Amino acid sequence: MQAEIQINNSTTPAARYLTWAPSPCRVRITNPAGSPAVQLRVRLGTRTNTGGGSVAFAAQAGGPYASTLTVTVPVNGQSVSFFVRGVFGKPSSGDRDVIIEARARSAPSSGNWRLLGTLPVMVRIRKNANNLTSGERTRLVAAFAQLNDQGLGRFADFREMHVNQSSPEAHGRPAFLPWHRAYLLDLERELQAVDPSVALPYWRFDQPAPSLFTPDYLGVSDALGNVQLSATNPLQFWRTDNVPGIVRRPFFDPGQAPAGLRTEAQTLALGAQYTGFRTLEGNPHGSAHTSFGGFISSIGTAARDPLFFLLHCNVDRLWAKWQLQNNRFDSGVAASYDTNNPGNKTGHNLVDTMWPWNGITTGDRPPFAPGGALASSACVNAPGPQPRVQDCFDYRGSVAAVAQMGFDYDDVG
Ligand SMILES: [Cu+2]
Repeated sequence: MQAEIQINNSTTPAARYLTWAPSPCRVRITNPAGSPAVQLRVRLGTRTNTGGGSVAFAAQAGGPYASTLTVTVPVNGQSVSFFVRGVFGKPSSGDRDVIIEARARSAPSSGNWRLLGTLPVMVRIRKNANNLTSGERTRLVAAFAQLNDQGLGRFADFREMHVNQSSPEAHGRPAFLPWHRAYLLDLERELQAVDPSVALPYWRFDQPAPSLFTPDYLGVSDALGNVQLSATNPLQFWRTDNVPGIVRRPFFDPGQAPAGLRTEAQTLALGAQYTGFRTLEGNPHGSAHTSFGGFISSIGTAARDPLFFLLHCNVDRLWAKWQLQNNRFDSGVAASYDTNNPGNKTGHNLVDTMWPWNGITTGDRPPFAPGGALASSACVNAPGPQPRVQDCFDYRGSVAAVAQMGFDYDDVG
């Protein structure tokens, strides 16, 4: 007798990734041979795995969640639904480091629970870049390097999305946060196509991040700002816009946090209205950019430096924290967004599709649209190939489960 477990209602290995949000799952008996009963009591649980992530099960999306769940499954192959989510605070650090098991007994009195099937999964969560394990760092830089492929790979699209000519799509206006959320997710999904165990980490620029600026990770800047990498770091072949290497000159001691930036607490205290909160675009976001010389200090070249994506991941995380703190996941709630803005350029209203994923190159959009549609995910459907501004708010599916975007932060839950 065998059981098949499906995560995110899919049999593809690319769907076996979880966040803090509930994932819809199924279990069914594929081979009922030898079963005396027409239905079985099937117990879902996990194999103990030191250092691995942790998951919890529930019959309904809303819970209650527990470390095991027993469901009644017919032996005729019909599937029974259940939900799994990562246990907040216990993310995975490696691929498939949580093993889900299905066990059964045909009657309450029949003794041992027989193993019917297993499925390895990962609680894939965006973490503080300074705290990644060496394995996580190695996989991250390798995925970046491969995506860029010395300037010949798909990373070039992300470079070309974030240039001076496209800046009005993404900066200085309300969709600054939604646009960059979609942009990071698109990049993260491309990194995951290279290595599904990678989640984009965030650089907490209001705290020292000494392990980030090391030769095996994002590199050490010399006096001229040329980033030095170890001989085994695949980023040593980094090339963008026909320029080899990375120029990044910190105006602060890389063992400390840059000076003059709003702290996380100060940023979250910008108020419960989006109009106030979005002033984070200047400080800390802009201040974090200009705490360096080199690529990352200006819009047109910032995306040449992988650090840029970790910087923006923290900006997105601050928005996520603010959303949770103030319950601002619903774009229909006025305080969640800045809609009272008659000067809103196209692309900054809730119902507008966002460039470049919409492919529009006419009107007040840039005359080019690199990269095509936003990368899809085997785990979730949102925000869709051509997201609107309003599709980027409910990333954890708290207003509507279908809005889940398939990412989470290690300290936002
Ligand atoms: Cu930007």
